[in-house]
Amino acid sequence: MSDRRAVKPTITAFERSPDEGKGLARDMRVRWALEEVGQPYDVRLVSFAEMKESAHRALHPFGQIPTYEDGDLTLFESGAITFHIAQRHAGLLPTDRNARARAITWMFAALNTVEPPIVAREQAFYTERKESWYKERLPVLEGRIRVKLDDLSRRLGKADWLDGGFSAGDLTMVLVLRRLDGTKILEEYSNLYAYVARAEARPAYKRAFAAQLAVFNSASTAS
Ligand SMILES: N[C@@H](CCC(=O)N[C@@H](CS)C(=O)NCC(=O)O)C(=O)O
Repeated sequence: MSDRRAVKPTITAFERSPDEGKGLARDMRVRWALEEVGQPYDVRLVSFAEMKESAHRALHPFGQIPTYEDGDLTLFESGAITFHIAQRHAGLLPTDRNARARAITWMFAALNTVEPPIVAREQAFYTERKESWYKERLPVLEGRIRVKLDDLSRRLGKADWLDGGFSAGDLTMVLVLRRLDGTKILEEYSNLYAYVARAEARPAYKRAFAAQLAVFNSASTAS
């Protein structure tokens, strides 16, 4: 089913990522998926201003990264792009139909159930942390994250991956959990912490991480 193209797909990523090369920007999901399936790709770097211009909005209606262009196909949304890559190439979704459906379910669970409370906390940190009530709001937001992590941790148990072998569901979930970097919340769940570390040890993850870090490092050297 692998469909490696002579013409490489092109993705977009931040010219200068606000996470300073920590691999938290969502192009990391696409980079990692492409690395897992062995599909080379090109990257077009965009500034915050360029993302909001009409040329980029033609690719991404919300003026964000990442986007994905492959021939006459243009996609946005990291989850949809990961899913597309996983469908086009072997390696990220099981061939058994039911196992495949479950792996896809984990992608949705990562994006629709686990990511929202994590992003709510992030957004509050960036936009509300100077407010007088932020100190009281933070435990509420973190409590909502723990509700999801309690359940996820229970379900993962002692398994290496969420449902059998590593899949696009794990890839998506791991990068959602990585957004907790710097909060110490993930450290409360030893199996989830080990799950993320296990994924980070994958050669494809390391290549994707190194590629996005190289962008940040070269932007820092240039300025
Ligand atoms: N749901 C989208 C979120 C995309 C998103 O939030 N991208 C961020 C980078 S990780 C971005 O472009 N931020 C700049 C902005 O929104 O202006 C996805 O998963 O692709």
